[in-house]
Amino acid sequence: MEIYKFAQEVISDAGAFIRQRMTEDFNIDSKLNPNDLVTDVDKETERFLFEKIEERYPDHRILGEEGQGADIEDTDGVLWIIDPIDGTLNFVHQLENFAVSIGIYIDGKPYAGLILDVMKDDLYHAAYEQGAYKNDRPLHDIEASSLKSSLISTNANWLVRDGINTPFIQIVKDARSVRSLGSAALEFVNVARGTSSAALFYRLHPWDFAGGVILLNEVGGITTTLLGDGLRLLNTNSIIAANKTIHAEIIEYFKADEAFIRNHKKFHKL
Ligand code: 2AM
Ligand code: CA
Ligand code: CA
Ligand code: CA
Repeated sequence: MEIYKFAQEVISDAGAFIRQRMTEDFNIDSKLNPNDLVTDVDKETERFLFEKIEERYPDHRILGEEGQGADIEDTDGVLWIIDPIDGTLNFVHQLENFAVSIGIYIDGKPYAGLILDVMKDDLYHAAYEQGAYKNDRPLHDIEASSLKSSLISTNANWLVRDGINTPFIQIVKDARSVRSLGSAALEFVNVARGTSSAALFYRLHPWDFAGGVILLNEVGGITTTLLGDGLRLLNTNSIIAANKTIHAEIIEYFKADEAFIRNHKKFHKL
């Protein structure tokens, strides 16, 4: 439990660092795609977390979006998977609705998941088989729901992408309604809080889901690929994070679509 406690402290400190740093100027660059932005604050926050963790636990390994642990190829030992800012576009455009996300795995097994809503300073955290919390308050088990009576979340980009969008379009038609927040980690939080019944993504990286999977599991939710398969922790995956009832209903839309299955396999190099 010592690592879990330390993780709660270090993620809260990272939130304070970001809130302070945002009051000063920062540079914004684009990555490969002009809409894929990264700021100085993303990089500095990853550095901040790396230095604190490394100082306390020199033998732990750290994989981060902004370059830490890019050579990591196995899940041996204690592995921290970190997204210093999840929702960088929200950070740049809204100055809210972004998170720090941390998933800790020991020999590939879930140990703890932590997601900090930075501007609200709300910390969602869970240790494996110890329950999930919003700050000091326990989160309750989520309820079963059907697609037709549920709010779900997905990103509009997948709805306009030929070759894979047919099942997404039908799901949107059959759901009560659809929301899109723009931070994968906070979309996991919404499912864990029960304010959304399912979150669907065609591609997430390990740092986008590593914390959320553990949090959601502690309130009785489930996370798999859109075809219902287990996640590969060090790879990109398609993701559905949901209550178990709607999960079973939604994956059938994807499993029934041969073009989707073919393109999904190629895209994720399965
Ligand atoms: P980021 O802000 O850490 O980059 C937005 O819909 C969500 O998708 C965010 O969690 C965002 O994480 C992530 N994201 C951003 N660019 C992406 C990309 N090119 N592929 C997959 N996910 C991406
Ligand atoms: Ca990014
Ligand atoms: Ca992310
Ligand atoms: Ca990020």
